[in-house]
Amino acid sequence: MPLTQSLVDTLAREAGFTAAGIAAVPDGSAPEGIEERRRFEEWIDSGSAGEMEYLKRRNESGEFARSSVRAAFPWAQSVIVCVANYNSAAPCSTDPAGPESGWIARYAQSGVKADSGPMRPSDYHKVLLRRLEALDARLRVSVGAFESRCYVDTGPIVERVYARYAGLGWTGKNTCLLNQRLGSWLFLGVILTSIELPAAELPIFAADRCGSCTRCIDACPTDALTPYRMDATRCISYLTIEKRGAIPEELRAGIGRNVFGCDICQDVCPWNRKAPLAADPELTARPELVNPALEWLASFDEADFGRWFFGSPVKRSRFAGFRRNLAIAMGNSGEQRFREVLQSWSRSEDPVLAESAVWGLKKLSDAD
Ligand code: B12
Ligand code: SF4
Ligand code: SF4
Repeated sequence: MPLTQSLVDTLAREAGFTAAGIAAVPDGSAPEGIEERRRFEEWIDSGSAGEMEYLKRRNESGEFARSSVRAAFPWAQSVIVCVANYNSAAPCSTDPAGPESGWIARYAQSGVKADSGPMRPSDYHKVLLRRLEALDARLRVSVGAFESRCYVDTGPIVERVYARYAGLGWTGKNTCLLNQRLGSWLFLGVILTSIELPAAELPIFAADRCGSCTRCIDACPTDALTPYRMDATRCISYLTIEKRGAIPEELRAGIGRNVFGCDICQDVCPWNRKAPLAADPELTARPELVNPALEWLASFDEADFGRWFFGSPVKRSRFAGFRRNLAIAMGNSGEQRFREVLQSWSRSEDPVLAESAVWGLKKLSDAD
């Protein structure tokens, strides 16, 4: 049976995805298309990737590994892109919330639904990878043997470019993949394959429907966005998850109450207003992680942190980074009762935590 868009979409839904499409890997010297390749290289060269060294890796020919799929996998002919909806009915980060609460990005709130007892954390990387492997195996039954690699985040590929090539949506001004029906609360996973996509199956590109809207750009508290481009070194998601050491002082106030990741530029997007809710038992928001009390999170020792976030993306910030983020959020809260915790952290042996706590105390004094 030939590889078709409808076959992949049907089998991907059976494997637990919300939708899927196939993109052809273009021929020639610019595998990802000249425009995207130029954008990626300009982005890295301008320093916008900050300390995310894995994005800057080059292959033996000196090309960026992430913008040259064919160089890494000469057999690659097509990329199957699968999306999983993680939109939840829980409040958004931009909804009113008390000053005592922090924010953990939706993508890291996920857990596995349980019949009784607390939910177990889940990590979309693992959930999607398992589903991709099931889809990969199922496809072999239908189309025969082929070469393939499954990736969620970690492959040498800019997933959003291929999602757009697969007709699954457009690149929003906030740089997220936006689907007209599903919005942008979507995880992506890809299967690189050696199967050639029949010309009749080439997808229709989704039109850019951002129009004259600039809500995401206007709402970003750290001015990380210009249309279709992000300076990651200013993005709260980068600062609270990827950045090790001290967070630049001039960006700390903008971090607000975000202690892990940031959802603002998606919360304000009009296309997310009517997006369908996910009904995914493995990607359901854990209620205790929605608007969590800063005081509760600050009471965690390293063992509690491990217990609460074992198997969750939150582990990526590490305990030290998480407490640094809490110190900044507590300073931003204006809540004088956080002084006690901040005072104790200001005497910490961890110089980054101590300095962030001193900053938080000063912020509280200024607010008093
Ligand atoms: C590094 C990374 C980050 C970095 C940098 C983000 C960034 N904008 O690049 C940081 C840590 C900041 C980050 C944050 C987030 N991330 Co992230 N991240 C990645 C990762 C690993 C690589 C992205 C990358 O290569 N960036 C490099 C830049 C240059 O690429 P880009 O912005 O996508 O732009 C390219 C194209 O979109 C295109 N392009 C851009 N604009 C335009 C305009 C036009 C007209 C055209 C033609 C093309 C075009 O050209 C660019 C160059 O190739 C991907 C997974 C993967 N392997 O792809 C996940 C990924 C992009 N992240 C994801 C998520 C969920 C998030 C967060 C929502 C998490 C959170 N809540 O905190 C935020 C969203 C912030 C945002 N507004 O993008 C999802 C995005 C899903 C979606 N619907 O888009 C991905 C795909 C992970 C996944 N497997 O699901 N992330
Ligand atoms: S995730 Fe937050 S900080 Fe990053 S670009 Fe979006 S609004 Fe700005
Ligand atoms: S907020 Fe507006 S400009 Fe930004 S991604 Fe959504 S539609 Fe596009």
